[in-house]
Amino acid sequence: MAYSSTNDFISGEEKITISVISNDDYSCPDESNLVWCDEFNYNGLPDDNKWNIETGTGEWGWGNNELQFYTNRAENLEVSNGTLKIIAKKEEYGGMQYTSGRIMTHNKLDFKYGRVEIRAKLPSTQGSWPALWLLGSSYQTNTWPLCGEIDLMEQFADKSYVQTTLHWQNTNGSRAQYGQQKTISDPASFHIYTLDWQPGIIRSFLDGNQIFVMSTNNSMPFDENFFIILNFALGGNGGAGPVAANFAQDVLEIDYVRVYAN
Ligand SMILES: [Ca+2]
Repeated sequence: MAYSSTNDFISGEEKITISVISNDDYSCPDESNLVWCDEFNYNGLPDDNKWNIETGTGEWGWGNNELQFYTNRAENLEVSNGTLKIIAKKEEYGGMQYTSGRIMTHNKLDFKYGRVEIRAKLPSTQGSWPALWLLGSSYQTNTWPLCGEIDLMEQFADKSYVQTTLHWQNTNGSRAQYGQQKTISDPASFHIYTLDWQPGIIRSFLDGNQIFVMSTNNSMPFDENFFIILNFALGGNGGAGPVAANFAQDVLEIDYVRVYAN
C-alpha cells in the first residue's frame, strides 16, 4: 500500500511466482535387478543418503603409509556434469603434502552377493593409487583381514594393467590374498569394471573381459555383508611407488556405480 501526498490511498496486489530450477536427478536407470545406484547426476558433494565421506589419514596412513589427507571439501570430491571427480592435489593440509577423497557406503549400503558395475576413468600420474573396492561390513570387530576385502579394481605403479585382489584370513590365522591382472591400454579413458559375486565364486571383468576368477568357501568371509569404497590414494607401501616430483593434481572420475541382484 502506498500513501500519496494528496491523501489518496493507492493499493494493489500482484502475484509473483518464483521457481527454483534444479537439474539434480537422484534416480536410477529403469533396469531389472538394479537394487542400488549412484549416477552422479546432481551437483555438489556425493549424496549423503548413499555415501559417507571418510576424512584424515587413518591409522598408519590407512594401513599403508599413504601420503594423502582425505577431506570432505569440494576441492577433493566434486559431483558435476554427471560424474564424481575424486581429485588428488598437492597442497599442505593436516600435516600432509597431498589431499584427496575417500567415500564409502557402510551403514547405507551393506549387501551380500550381486553384480557391481562401475564406469570409471583412472588417474595416470606416477604415484597415484586409485581403488574401487569392497570391505567386509564387520571390519570394526572382525579386524582386517578377518572381515575380508574385495578389490574390484586397483592400479599401482605400472599403469599398463589393472588388478583384482581378494584378502582374507586363513583358519590358521595367517593372512591370505589372491590377485589377478589384466592389461589395459588406455586406463585414463572410461572403462566398465564389473564384480560378479556369487556364493562359491567371485569374478571380475574389464569391459566384459574377465580379469579375475576365484572359488570361495565357507572358511572365508565372502558370504557375509560388504560395502563399497571409492578412493584415490597416493604413494605408500601398497605398490603405487613414489609420487612424481611435479605432481600437481589428478582425478579419478566415476560416471556411475550400479549394484544388481544376482
Ligand atoms: Ca553419470
